[in-house]
Amino acid sequence: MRIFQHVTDLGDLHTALAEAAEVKRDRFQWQHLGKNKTALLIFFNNSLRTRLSTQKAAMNLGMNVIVLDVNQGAWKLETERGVIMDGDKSEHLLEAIPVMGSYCDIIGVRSFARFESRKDDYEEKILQQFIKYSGRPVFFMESATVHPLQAFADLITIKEDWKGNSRPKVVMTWAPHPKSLPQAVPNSFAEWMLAADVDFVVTHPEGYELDPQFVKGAQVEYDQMKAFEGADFVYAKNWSCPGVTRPEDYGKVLHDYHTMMDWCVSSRQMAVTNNAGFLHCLPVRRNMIVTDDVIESPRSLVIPEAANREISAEVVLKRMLESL
Ligand code: AN0
Ligand code: CP
Repeated sequence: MRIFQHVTDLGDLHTALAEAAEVKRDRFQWQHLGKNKTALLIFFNNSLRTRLSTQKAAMNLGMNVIVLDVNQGAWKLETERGVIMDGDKSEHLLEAIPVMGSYCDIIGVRSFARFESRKDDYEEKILQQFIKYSGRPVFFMESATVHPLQAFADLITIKEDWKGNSRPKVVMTWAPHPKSLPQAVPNSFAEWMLAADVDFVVTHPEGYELDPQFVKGAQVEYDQMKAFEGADFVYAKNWSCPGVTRPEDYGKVLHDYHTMMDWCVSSRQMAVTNNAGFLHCLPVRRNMIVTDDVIESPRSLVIPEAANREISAEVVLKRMLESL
């Protein structure tokens, strides 16, 4: 594997899930694969889980790990080609990327949506440059539009929890948040659920329609209570306006969140589900996205979900090491 961005990069999903189970059974059985190999993890944005779980996964595989927080101690990077660099940016991404590539065997990059240009974000302008100029396999640790390590961990968690014989009903719900958040997590979750053996429903207020490249084929239900009926899993997440119908609204919070608080996931909505498991990628703002009692309930899966980030990262790194 040279790139990990989309669900299709994993090939057959059943095989990938079986591999995840095998990693979980003994996560240290491939230590030889990573010997004298270096993973470089580059963060343009904050992280707790991605940073720790990916480092842990690389160490499980016997790799060396270097982590760089670009905004803490590195030179400020220019990302636009052609600008006269007379401002506060000392180095260009076009030199920085091949230099970083020269110190490692595999690169992971976190670079969130910037909300300056929908086109730049949705074309993955930053990550595409890493793919083009690093000379290394690149895995996405949440880019402008996707968070595949998260979605893979989410699917592993759902598979582990699901005890039924038929396909579970999985509902992804928008929930209120005071700030503009990217669409990477819901985009990837939708992409992965549509590829998995589940019935997938998305619910959100009008105006938050996700990009068809990720949700094409999903059932959209604007009535949240109706969407929750009989759900086996509830996946909550806020996202800002994807700008599908009104590009000028891209990245905006469309309504004062005080007026949207009935979208916060509480026992009221969970009561109409099939004792649904509750998922959120974390970090989560309690009593905005989900109430204390729901996130603390026995059906809250957020901690095992976060723990599975180590497993999804290990499968991806293992496959990249195997194809070096
Ligand atoms: C980020 C987001 O919503 O994309 C990261 C989630 C994993 N969340 C925040 O910035 C709070
Ligand atoms: N879920 C997730 O990616 O968390 P971090 O932002 O803390 O890495």
